[in-house]
Amino acid sequence: MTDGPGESANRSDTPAEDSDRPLLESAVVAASAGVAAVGGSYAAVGFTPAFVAAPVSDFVVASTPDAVITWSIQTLGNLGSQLGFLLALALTVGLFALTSAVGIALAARFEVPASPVVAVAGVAAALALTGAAASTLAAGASAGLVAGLASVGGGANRSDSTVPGAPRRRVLQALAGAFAVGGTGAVLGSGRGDEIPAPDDGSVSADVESLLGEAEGRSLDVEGIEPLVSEQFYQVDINNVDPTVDRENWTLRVTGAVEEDVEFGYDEIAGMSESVEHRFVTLRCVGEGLNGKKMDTALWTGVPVTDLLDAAGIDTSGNCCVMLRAADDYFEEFPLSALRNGFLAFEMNGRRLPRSHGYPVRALIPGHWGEINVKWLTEIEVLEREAKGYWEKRGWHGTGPVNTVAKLHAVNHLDGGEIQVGGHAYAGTRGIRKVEVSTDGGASWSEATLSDPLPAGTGERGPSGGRAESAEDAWRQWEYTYEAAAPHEVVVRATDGEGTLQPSEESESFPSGPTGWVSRRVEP
Ligand SMILES: Nc1nc2c(c(=O)[nH]1)N[C@H]1C(S)=C(S)[C@@H](COP(=O)(O)O)O[C@H]1N2
Ligand SMILES: [Mo]
Repeated sequence: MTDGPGESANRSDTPAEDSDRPLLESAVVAASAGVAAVGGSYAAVGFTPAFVAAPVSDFVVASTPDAVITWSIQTLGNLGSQLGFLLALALTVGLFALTSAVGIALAARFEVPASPVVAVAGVAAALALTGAAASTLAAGASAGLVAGLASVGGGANRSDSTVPGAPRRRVLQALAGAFAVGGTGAVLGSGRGDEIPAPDDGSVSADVESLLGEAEGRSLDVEGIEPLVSEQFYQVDINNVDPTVDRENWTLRVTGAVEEDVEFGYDEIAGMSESVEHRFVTLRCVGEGLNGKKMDTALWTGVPVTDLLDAAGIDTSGNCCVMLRAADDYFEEFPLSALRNGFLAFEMNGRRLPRSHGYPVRALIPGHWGEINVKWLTEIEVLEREAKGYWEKRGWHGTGPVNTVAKLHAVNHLDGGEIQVGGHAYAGTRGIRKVEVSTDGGASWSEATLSDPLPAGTGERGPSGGRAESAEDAWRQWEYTYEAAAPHEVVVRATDGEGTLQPSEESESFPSGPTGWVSRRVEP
């Protein structure tokens, strides 16, 4: 495969030239078996922690220096983690190619068929990576299968270079096998992992339906921006492969500075019928670019954290903070006061929480950066003294309230020749008072049209205790239409509900979130 273009003529099946090929031939067969092993595992378990590449990916992330990760988050965004995963995938294929090569060599040495030896070697390697039976067996069997395919008609386990054409046929058979198993795996595996049974799926409550309807009705008609309830909700995780949590065996523990540890099951939480509410909440990642797209809104169903703590008689008074822990070994620390306004969500837009967003239960902490909205939540540890969370150990300061932002995501040239600009504005629980647009680089400003605020959730209380007027922690859309004859600079800025204009000074996302006014050059 690495032959230069001019060398292809040498690929003729001249028997004399095959004598130095056994090594290359075995290497290709081993690599094919490696691809097949990974494909087989994927076919069996999909993109779950049982996939053989998942622990390798965790290893890659864990061994990447923090400075590189921070740089990658800021400059590469999602591409960084995608590249990291590709690297992990390549390493995993390499690992299985290596064990297959050892298997082929051993088989040749002892003159036994290669297929079972390669299969056993594959099983051993897979077992070292994941304890999952289906994944392990599929990886081993697939590697063995390809090694077997390669030996059919090709002189069994030995590299039979005396049979003209045999080595080439073996190589082709191995490659075809890798292609077939890898391809089948890709197809079979892509649907797996999200098939956790959820008996309550399918029916959306009338409350949810009406709230989603209101959100749709209040969304501005601007081409190129997300409606008030996002169609594509961003996702940010420390690991490339999300945990698969079994809801029946899942528990949420409250530990630390409490009289006694308390444990809740899923049904206990979802079954708090007096407390279950639907709330619109926006999340924004501290690591995103100023005009990035890691900011989205959903209608979440869950219970207020205080209801749960109070019902269980858990006294948290007098403590400073909490550490939330999760099934993916993520942990974040923040003030107890923030948790007291928090929400434990188990549905998103009327459907059970997707695995990617924290199934079965995640925390939503109003007004704070996304990172403390812990997914796959397993433990609330009450702390008497401050500690550092996952990202704070890496230099970030992302546990506080979000910065105010107005994004500029749409520039539309309308039929009548006018220009329409639009986007979203968000300031956490401070709310958005106004968005202003400048079409002359900041010299003069006009007020943009804002979407009506999203409605309050079913249980959201206002300052005076009665039902709130609008969602406490949700974004708004803005839109501005104007005429222009020459190229110009559009600048956008928001003022929060407390009357504070967002700072114009630009800062990058590290360590405490981006700031500044978004600007963009627009051609008429
Ligand atoms: N368990 C866990 N929770 C997590 C994370 C994580 O990696 N693991 N990432 C956090 C970050 S940095 C953000 S911005 C939000 C993103 O939530 P989303 O993926 O549902 O959009 O989840 C937070 N909660
Ligand atoms: Mo984040």
